[in-house]
Amino acid sequence: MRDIFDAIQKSAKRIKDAIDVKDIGYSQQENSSGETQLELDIKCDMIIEEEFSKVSSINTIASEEKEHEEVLHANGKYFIAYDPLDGSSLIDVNLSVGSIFGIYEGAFGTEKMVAACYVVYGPRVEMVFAQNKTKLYLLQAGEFEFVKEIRLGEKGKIMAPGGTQQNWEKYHKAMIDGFFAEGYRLRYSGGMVPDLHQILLKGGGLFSYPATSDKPKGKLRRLFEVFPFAFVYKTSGGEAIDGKNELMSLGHAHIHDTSPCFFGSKYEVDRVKEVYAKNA
Ligand code: P6P
Repeated sequence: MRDIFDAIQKSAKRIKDAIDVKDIGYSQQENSSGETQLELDIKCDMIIEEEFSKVSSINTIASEEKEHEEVLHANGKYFIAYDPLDGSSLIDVNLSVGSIFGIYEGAFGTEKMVAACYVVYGPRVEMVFAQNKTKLYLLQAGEFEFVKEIRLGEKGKIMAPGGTQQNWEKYHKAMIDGFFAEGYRLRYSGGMVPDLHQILLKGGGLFSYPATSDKPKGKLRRLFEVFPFAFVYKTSGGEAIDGKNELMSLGHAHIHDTSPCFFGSKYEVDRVKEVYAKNA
């Protein structure tokens, strides 16, 4: 696992430099989720593939920017699914973005998740690596330095409600309104990585991207976004569900499958379970 940890660090340093380019143009290609790819998305995907191709323990990779999974080393023991630059369109307005990695043991399709990692490219570059514990690292003078372990509290004060309100189910809107009536603060940038990072570092709350009328299966991708963050939140003492089921218990039929998702502290996620058990 150390070799993967090191390859992610090398990728993150190269991606940070790549983000600092002036003209970030849109390529004419679309990814498998039908999103127009930034040239930067493709460049960051190439950076990660280059670094991972040097790691013999990595058997197969799957990227949000690629249609299919790719075998790197037939004798490798790990499968890694990643989103190379999540929320990349936010760079145009100088908001934070991130890279997300889900690390699995076993052949693709029968894999068991054993670690997860994300990198936040913001005013500072930070990395969170979850295996048995959740650890925070800060990029300083070219190296990622360990900062602290992260634990979520039982209850928080931040609400990050994803999706478009008019497409929410009425019971979902009433639930979110109820949290605001209890004094929760709205913190939503439209970048999954910084939005979930903030809740983790500020002690808790709820990030939600529910099933909506325009996206009945949710928007966020299971392999590349949902499962890695579910692993991080559970390892940090939090909860991660699709409204009823543990996200970590869901499989995936296609590598680009999505899922409704709720990540947060126990108090908030228990409320989601109550509301969804009654209505959904
Ligand atoms: P919406 C970014 O495009 C992304 O995939 C996630 O990073 C983010 O949480 C979500 O979409 C935002 O979606 O519909 O709220 O703009």
